[in-house]
Amino acid sequence: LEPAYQFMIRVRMPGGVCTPAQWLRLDELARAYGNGSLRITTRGTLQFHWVLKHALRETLQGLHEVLLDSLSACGDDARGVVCSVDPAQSALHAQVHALARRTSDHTIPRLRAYHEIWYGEERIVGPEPEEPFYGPTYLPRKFKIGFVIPPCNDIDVYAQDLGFIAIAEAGRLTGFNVAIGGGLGHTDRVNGTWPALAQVIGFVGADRVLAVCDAVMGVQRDHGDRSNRAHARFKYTLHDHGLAWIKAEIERRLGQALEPARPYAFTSNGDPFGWQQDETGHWHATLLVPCGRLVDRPGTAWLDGLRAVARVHRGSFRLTTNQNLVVAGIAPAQRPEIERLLQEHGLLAFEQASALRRHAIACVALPTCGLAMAESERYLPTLLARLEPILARHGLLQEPITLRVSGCPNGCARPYVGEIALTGRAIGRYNLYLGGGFHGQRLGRLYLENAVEAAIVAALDEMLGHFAHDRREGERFGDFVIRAGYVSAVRDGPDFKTP
Ligand code: SRM
Ligand code: SF4
Repeated sequence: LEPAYQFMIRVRMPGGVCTPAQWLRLDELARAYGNGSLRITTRGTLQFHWVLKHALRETLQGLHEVLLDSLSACGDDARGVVCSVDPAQSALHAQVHALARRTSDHTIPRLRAYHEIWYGEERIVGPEPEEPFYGPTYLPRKFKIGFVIPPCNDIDVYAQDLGFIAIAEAGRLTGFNVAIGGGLGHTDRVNGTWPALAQVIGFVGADRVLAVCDAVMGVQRDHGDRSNRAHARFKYTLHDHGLAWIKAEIERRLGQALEPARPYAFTSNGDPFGWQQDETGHWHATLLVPCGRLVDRPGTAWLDGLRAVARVHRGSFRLTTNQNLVVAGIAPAQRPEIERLLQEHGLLAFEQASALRRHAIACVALPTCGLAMAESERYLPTLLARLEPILARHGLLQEPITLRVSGCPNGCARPYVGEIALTGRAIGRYNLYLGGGFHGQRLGRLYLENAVEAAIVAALDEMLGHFAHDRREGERFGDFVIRAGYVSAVRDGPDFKTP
């Protein structure tokens, strides 16, 4: 008798967009084979948890029937490609999202092994096929690509190995600034591992995006460290060889020099909750999904509610990299019906949420993540309930502050770019980081190590009070804690470990 092995399945959904028909299938599969929930991830896709081994094939074939797969969602290859949701600029979003989709299709492995294993595809007799880009040994480590549409840095472009920052003129996409070398994982107390922010190296036209992917991934494939997995991400290749060398190597492979980067500005990395109307008159409803967990609970029926919406909706669903969801492209005549369904299922409760709650994300952690050292998704509601009375006392309930919680230092909730961040050290113990940039432009610094909740909450209470009293006009909490001397600003990846 074999133990009941259970698995997580991560769907490949470039840019987080799916149709209502796809949604209905995802919902059906989650109810049939998973744990009765779907989980929106910090890379804007869905995960099924607790799928038993005997149900893997049915689940993957079910996805295949609606043109979804889990190809390259894990492994040493180009992972799920993310894209801003940007409900306000739908024409621009459509152009950038189409490129994100093409990029994902271009960068996934070509071999048919996945199709043979999961769909029962027959292998054609002949010589052993070769993986054209990845070769026999793939990349040294995972590689992450993202497309962002300023002014909202929702995808945290500086956390990507390769980021494309959309540059538009009069609503038309002209091209992208290219940012390279971001990545957040590190190991506590191990020097030589650090989170790093991507650096902007120049501008390319939109027609060169796939060529840039080949060039940058090619540099990492050929020059990344294959002897030490803790040093194998592209950020270390960049550090070891130097930015100038890496940029020259990318340009050599690309066959052209990058143009100078064009001006752009970010103002936040949060989601624009509520109703937005785009230039075509269509409506978009951005909903706050606590920790991205779509499950039916008393008063808030995410699965039932979104299934009811999907049955009548003619637009799309967009999943955000802040673990939220946009019911996108609603024709004006349909808005009342969809709004009624959202209301009836309790999905508009975010309208009362504090600004901190709207800017909080947590990774999965326990009980499914084998690397978790502490609770995260299941702890965030408790932490918010502790912090909200403090914010109310200091008059900060409507102050946007980014809060990120991860159950270990790997940083799946992108904690090191949060203004306040906790990373798990042991059950009930966390490192507290402070001073990340409000729109993801600066890494935070360790403030308390291996601390219990009481110490963390007491420290934040004091700092938030100080902030409410002494902040300058428009000053963000992450900037204030640096000016007030609680932590010093982190200059770059290696400086993150400076005590
Ligand atoms: Fe992650 C590993 C969950 C986004 C950095 N991550 C894992 C695994 C698969 C654990 C494992 O390897 O056994 C987690 C599965 C937990 C579970 O039970 O579902 C896991 N990561 C997640 C998700 C689901 C977190 C979430 O709550 O949403 C996110 C899935 C994204 C997706 O759809 O593809 C997720 N992971 C991230 C991000 C954020 C991002 O990409 O924007 C990061 C930091 C950025 C980066 O990669 O540098 C991240 N995950 C890691 C790392 C550390 C990588 C490193 O360079 O050190 C690991 C561990 C590893 O790779 O060895 C990891
Ligand atoms: Fe698991 Fe750590 Fe990622 Fe959280 S940060 S999902 S605990 S690997």
